[in-house]
Amino acid sequence: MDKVYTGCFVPSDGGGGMEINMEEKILVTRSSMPSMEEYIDMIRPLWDSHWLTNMGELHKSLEVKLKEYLQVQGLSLFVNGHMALELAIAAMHFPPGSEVITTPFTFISTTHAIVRNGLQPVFCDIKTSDYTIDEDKIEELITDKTVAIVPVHVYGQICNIEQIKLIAEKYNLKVIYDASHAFGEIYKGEGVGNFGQVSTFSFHATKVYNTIEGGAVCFSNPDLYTTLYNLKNFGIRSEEVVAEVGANAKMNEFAAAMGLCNLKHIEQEIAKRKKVVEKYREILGTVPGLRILPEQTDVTSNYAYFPILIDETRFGRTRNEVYDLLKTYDIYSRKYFYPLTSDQACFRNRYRGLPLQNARYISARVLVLPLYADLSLDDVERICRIILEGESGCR
Ligand code: T4K
Repeated sequence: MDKVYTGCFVPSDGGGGMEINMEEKILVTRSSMPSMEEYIDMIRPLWDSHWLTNMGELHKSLEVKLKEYLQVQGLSLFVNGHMALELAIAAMHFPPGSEVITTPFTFISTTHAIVRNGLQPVFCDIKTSDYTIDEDKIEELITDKTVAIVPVHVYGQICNIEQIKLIAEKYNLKVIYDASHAFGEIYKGEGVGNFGQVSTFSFHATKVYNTIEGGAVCFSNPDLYTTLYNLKNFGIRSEEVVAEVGANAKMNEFAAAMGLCNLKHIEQEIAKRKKVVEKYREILGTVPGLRILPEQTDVTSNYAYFPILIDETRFGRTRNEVYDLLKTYDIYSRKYFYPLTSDQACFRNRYRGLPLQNARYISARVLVLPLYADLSLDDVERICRIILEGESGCR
């Protein structure tokens, strides 16, 4: 049987699989967690109530608190970010076979959410300035079958919200933002979840803010609360009435408890991430052949990811060489997002011929460096030294 890569094995050891000693290795990220005592205090009441899921007290409380923190008008919790996005699209009731313009430079979830709704993804190129969908190339892809745009605030880089809104209004399209990477970001004074018909977030263990697994859909139309509730709870209206066809995509109480605990520390976590990013910027910011995304104006960043773009002709080493080099020091960067989702094997060459020039250029050269709140600045310096000095970098 083929080995299944779970993320707990080093994949580069010739297929043998070596168990990771979490204490020695530096992985691309590390889940933020509250103290065990804090979490236990939060889940203790569950042993009295025996109410573990189906919109329990902790779920209700988290929904209220997140709505406040994210500064949005409406919010619905989900079992994970993928189901939040997939069911947010389902809530729009698009005719099967309709076209949805989206980016190929994202995690596969974005594309799967479109395809699993019976819709056709139409891939638009991205900008080299911030790696988000190129708003100037959207209009030429619109046909009479186009119903929506699904842009992604990739790495927490905010898309050109104003321009996308204008295009959507002109052609009567819905906008569904995949804001999985943009938790807590503020754009021009507004919570980033306020844009488009809906914006969806991921609270996966690898994200700035986690509920172990979890996600949310944010919206301003209050009717969407009931629509989404039905979609995530089998369409059950009452004990004897199932009004719609729905899935099971509810967040459970243990996940909500983790979310309530992590929310108490989120500001400190983001502040620590900021320090890590500042150190990376200080050391790598002016190196010829390395490109670091500039901070976006008008955005309060959450410091979710630290991608560098490696131009091998000027830097002297390819992205893959830097990735492999770091690995020899037990440092695990990631090629988020390579390959493009449009090129993935599951689509059987259907979209392979698309030009997507910028997306291909970036996807072949980008490397996401380790970033988490407790990554020490000494480790950041060591990672940078290895990147800059190669084999002579310190051990
Ligand atoms: N849209 C976008 C744009 C997304 O990026 C994502 C998810 C989604 C939608 C869907 O949201 P979710 O349904 O996942 O909520 C990871 C995450 O699983 C995924 O959530 C994330 N995007 C994607 C970018 O990254 P992998 O396969 O790279 O994860 P994995 O298991 O290799 O973990 C990466 C590192 O994180 C590990 O080396 C160590 C650390 N880690 C991992 C886990 C699982 C922890 O510290 N704790 C953990 O529990 O996909």
